[in-house]
Amino acid sequence: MYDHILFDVADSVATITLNRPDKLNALTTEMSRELVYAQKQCARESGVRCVVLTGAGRAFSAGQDLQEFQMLEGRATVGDHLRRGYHRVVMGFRQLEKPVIGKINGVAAGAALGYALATDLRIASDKASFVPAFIRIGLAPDSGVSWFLQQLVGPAKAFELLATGVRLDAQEALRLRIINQVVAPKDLDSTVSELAQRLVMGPTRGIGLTKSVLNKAAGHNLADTLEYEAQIQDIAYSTTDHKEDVAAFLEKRPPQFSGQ
Ligand code: LHQ
Repeated sequence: MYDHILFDVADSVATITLNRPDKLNALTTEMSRELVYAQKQCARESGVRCVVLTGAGRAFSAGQDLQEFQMLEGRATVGDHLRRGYHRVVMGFRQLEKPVIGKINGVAAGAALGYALATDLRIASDKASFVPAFIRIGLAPDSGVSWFLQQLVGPAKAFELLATGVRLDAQEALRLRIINQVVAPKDLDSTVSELAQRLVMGPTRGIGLTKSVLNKAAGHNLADTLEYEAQIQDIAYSTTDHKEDVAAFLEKRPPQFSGQ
């Protein structure tokens, strides 16, 4: 079913691996299709309570496969190529009401930087780097990179990064708050797996609703956000995990979250 990605579910964690290591996991049309399919599978399966996105081999991903893109020329506009593939993947990660960890094992360039930034928590190996590569080939940012970077680092720094296409190492990305944590390459698997297990044990619906509120707040004023928070809180209040947490608190015992 999957040719350009790997999809695996273990211990309630779905791991999606961009899997074209000989091409630095450069992104293809087929890969976008498979990513959307995998995201739907993650959304559908209640047994999946956390998602990890990573790359096979030494790269996270080098962004759009430039060889494939040359072959696509004349068949669709660049805008349509983005709308049909990249937009769906980016929105898919943002709208998935489950936590998504970006396990950034190596370079993340161009549109793949957008995929990395669309995750909720980013843990990087100190071998990882971040390249807003668009300008290096004379293009403007796409795949949400302009939006995410501006949110994370502010407009002046976002412009500097995007207009120069500079390659940021993991420590600099951490300093700029583009990522959450940097670890030695040998510790990447265990760090991500411990974090994923902590999230899996949590109230998954509440975590998903938290993500919805943050998504909404990013594009709205305080009054609209207050109203949205109130609506979401009605939903969170009705979850089994909320009731369990209150009961556990009153009974002075650890909560057992079902994710519902
Ligand atoms: C690649 C690629 C690649 C194919 C390395 N494609 N083969 C959306 C829609 C429409 C239009 C276009 O764009 C977009 C959004 C985007 O993503 S734009 C940005 C596209 N990506 C790039 O421009 C990045 C190009 N790659 C690089 O700058 C470097 O390869 C990076 C910085 C990613 C990694 O550098 P190194 O670690 O030094 O690796 P390398 O350059 O030696 O690459 C290794 C191999 O991978 C090499 O092939 P070879 O056969 O010589 O071993 C590269 O040709 C291939 N490769 N990126 N995007």
